[in-house]
Amino acid sequence: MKNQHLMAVLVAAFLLFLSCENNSVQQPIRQIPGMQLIPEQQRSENIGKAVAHPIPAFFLDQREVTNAEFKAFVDATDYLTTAEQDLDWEQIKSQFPPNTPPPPDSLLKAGALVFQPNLNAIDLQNELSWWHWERGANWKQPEGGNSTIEGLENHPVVQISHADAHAYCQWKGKRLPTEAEWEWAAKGGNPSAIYPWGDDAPGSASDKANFWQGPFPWKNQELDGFAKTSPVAHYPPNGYGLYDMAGNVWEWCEDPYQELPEGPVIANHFVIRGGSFLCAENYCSGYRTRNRLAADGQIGSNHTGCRCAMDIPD
Ligand SMILES: [Ca+2]
Ligand SMILES: [Ca+2]
Repeated sequence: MKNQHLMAVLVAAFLLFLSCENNSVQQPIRQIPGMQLIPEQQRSENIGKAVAHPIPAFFLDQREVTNAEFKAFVDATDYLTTAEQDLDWEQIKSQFPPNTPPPPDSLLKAGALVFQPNLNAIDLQNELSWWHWERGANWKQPEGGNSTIEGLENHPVVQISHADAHAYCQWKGKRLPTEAEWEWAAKGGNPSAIYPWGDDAPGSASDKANFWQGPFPWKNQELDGFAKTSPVAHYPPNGYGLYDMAGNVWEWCEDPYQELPEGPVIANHFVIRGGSFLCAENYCSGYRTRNRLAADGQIGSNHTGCRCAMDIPD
């Protein structure tokens, strides 16, 4: 009888142990303020241009990084962005054909790209007809000259290079998302979603994202209320609770840009995703969940920013 009692106690203790083990396995993942948990993507086949492998669950910022957030980073670290530094010909000459003569010093001064509407732009392949190099343009002066981010604290930071975006996310204890993670998250739980907001055509979606309505680059009808950046999270989130996955600003991804599916990697270029306030149906349509663009990692522009990702903590 004594043995039976002992056996019963041992069985009960073992079952309790198993139950505790189970509980530890099923503990919910700790939430992280300002981030959304993006569930794993189990399928291994392509569902878009970039997603080719299963993706473990991860966290992604709900919002694009704002000017106020980037200022806190700079204030804490004295970080100097790429656009605030003069170009060093010795460092960049390998990107040009051999024996290219050095440009005049005036072209190597600190600056970045700024968009200018062009009523005469005929060739939509010639981006130089609406982008120009603005000396003195940087994240604090997004359009150079006397421009400022005063009053734009809650707008996305722009004029940051890939290295700047990388440094910011690292300072936050985070990282940049991979292209595959970004695309998976943009779909918001609907693998066939054409846009982060669903399948409504852009012509009836000016209340869903900040992009360009009307013919680019001649006439911006501003039906969404903004000619340039908008405050982050101004429009409704996608199915995963993420804001501005379509439009407002392009977002740097971790990946070097490679032509897909197995094309060459373009030197010094990285993937940007989601489109910006400059994307229109007659041009890049970057707000489609599958669309991607290559951007020179060392050059800032006033329509590119970032958001950060994070692995699930152990
Ligand atoms: Ca707009
Ligand atoms: Ca965006």
